[in-house]
Amino acid sequence: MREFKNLIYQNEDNIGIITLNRPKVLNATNSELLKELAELLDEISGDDKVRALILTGGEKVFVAGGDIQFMSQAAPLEMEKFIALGHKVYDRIANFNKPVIAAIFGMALGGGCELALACDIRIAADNAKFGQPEINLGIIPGAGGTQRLSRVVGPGWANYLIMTGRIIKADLALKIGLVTEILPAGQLMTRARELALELAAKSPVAMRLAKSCINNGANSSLSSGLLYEQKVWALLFATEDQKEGMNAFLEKRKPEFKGK
Ligand code: CO8
Repeated sequence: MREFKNLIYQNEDNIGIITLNRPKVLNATNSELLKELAELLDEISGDDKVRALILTGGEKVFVAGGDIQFMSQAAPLEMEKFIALGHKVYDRIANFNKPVIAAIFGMALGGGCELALACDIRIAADNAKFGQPEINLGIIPGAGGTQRLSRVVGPGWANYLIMTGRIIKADLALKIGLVTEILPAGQLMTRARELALELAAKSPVAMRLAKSCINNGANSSLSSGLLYEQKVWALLFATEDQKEGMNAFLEKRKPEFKGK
């Protein structure tokens, strides 16, 4: 795997850890970082040994948003390309073929909060802060924030965050369901690894299809989402993992899922 300028990738046991790495600008996101992330995700998606992914910004900050220096000078057509790339990468994460956990230290603002929202599970350090401050820059959230935020926390809190641009602390983020757990900063990565290993031990096929049903449901009517779920559920009976899971239960042992 090649070296990246804005990312660090580690592979341990069955989990992958991506660390965003533009510390001088608090991981502010530019096109180069997004392109590298797309490339890395492509490589990881084909690696069957990796069964769960952690995305973090390191121990100081998650992401302080899109790169304002870059955006401030850009022409509209350049911004159209940039935001399309952002959507492509964030959608890739949301629809990734492995579960993705965001481990958030420090600020997750603007495009950073949106990046966390594209992940499946968000856990945060007690120093984490969240916000969609774009309104204060004369713009709006553009990397999915107007859509994913309200789906996660409901329109009431999404309106509040997007309209005021206020930054909230981890405890409020937990209260509104933006994150599922808060830990002391020193324990966050240990917990993220623990959670990733827990997910990595499940059936990769069932994991992928559960995610597919949830994502499909967010874009469809209840009846078509339910129909999709039924079909996918039945399809799982064609897998070895279903047989292994049920046999292991009956034989009172731990299942060993192979992703087949
Ligand atoms: N873009 C570029 N540079 C940034 C950004 C940013 N978003 N945030 C911080 N930096 C830079 C600062 O300019 C500073 O650089 P320098 O040392 O050269 O002056 C360095 O990072 C450190 O920042 P601060 O000195 O400001 O650090 P503080 O600890 O005092 O403050 C804050 C931290 C509160 C995070 C503050 O930096 C801040 O408010 N940043 C901007 C937050 C913001 O408005 N984010 C939203 C941006 S708009 C957006 O995200 C839409 C993009 C959608 C597409 C995303 C990609 C798909």
